[in-house]
Amino acid sequence: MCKAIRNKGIWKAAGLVALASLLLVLQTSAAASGQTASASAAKKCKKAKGKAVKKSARKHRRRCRKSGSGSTPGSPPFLKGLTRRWSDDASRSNPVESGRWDLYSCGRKDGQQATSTLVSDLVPGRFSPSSSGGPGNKPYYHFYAPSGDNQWTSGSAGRCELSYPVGDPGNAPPHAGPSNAYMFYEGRRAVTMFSVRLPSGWNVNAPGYRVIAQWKQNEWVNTGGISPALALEQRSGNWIMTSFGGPIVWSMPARAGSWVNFAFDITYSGNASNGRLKVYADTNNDGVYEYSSPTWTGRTLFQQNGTGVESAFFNGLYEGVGGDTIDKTDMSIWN
Ligand SMILES: [Ca+2]
Repeated sequence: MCKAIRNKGIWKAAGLVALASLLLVLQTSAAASGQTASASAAKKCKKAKGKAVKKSARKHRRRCRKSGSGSTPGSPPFLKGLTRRWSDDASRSNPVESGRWDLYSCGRKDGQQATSTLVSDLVPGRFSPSSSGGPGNKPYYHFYAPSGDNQWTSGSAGRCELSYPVGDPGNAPPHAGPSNAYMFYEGRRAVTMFSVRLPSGWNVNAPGYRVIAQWKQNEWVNTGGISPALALEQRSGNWIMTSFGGPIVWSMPARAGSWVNFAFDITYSGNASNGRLKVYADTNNDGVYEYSSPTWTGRTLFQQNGTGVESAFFNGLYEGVGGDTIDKTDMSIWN
């Protein structure tokens, strides 16, 4: 069964190459026009600052800061010198088919506990893109992970995630992940950003594990199925970052019902002396990241044969006791 699905994936991949080329052209021109807009916004900022009228300058400054999701002035300081390498602004109703991700890991209509490459395979309501209602009324994705939609974890677990194929253990070509993946490998530094909203009915104090995002080792390498090198979780009142499913290496209080923008500045290494994690948060969704954590030093990749096994970014919801929904948007990776 797995083999059949994988072969099907190869044919699909051929079609995706053509689609990806088209998307690349579109993205490049979109990026170019974005840069032009940012450049002109930057000019306006400069002008505003030069003016003697303080009130006006303040107004302009706020506007500039808010527009800052690019690498031009107005960006959060932690993006200085970095370029956006991958992004998904939740504007597509089929992010896998349109080449932003490789797999849906959500409940399937046919009841199989398997991943999908077509949104039409999924039970309606498991993965629901919304064209408005996100931060600034922009699009967002709604994930629903009821108990029993567990894919790989038996029992009461629930899962609905966007992810990448993890391949055949033992056959990992270096830095050559699936076509749409951005791989985190030994020595690489990258900032992963996304916006998340816990719905108002979400119990932030529940003690069980609820994984919000994963920086998960590529299982082309046989890791023995261990927990992700890094995972953002929510439990017992806090947002937490766990290391290989175990020690909590970072935490801050969590609140349900409103959008939070996160940025995770991570240096990837299987060597505990070289891995780094620093978390930034804009908890009131005003575009200003008012929170920054201390830098944690430790292992940020699974280590094997003296080096770090590459990781990829998984985003959605995976929890021990299923039944929750979650909203996500504005996912991006910079380096
Ligand atoms: Ca803020």
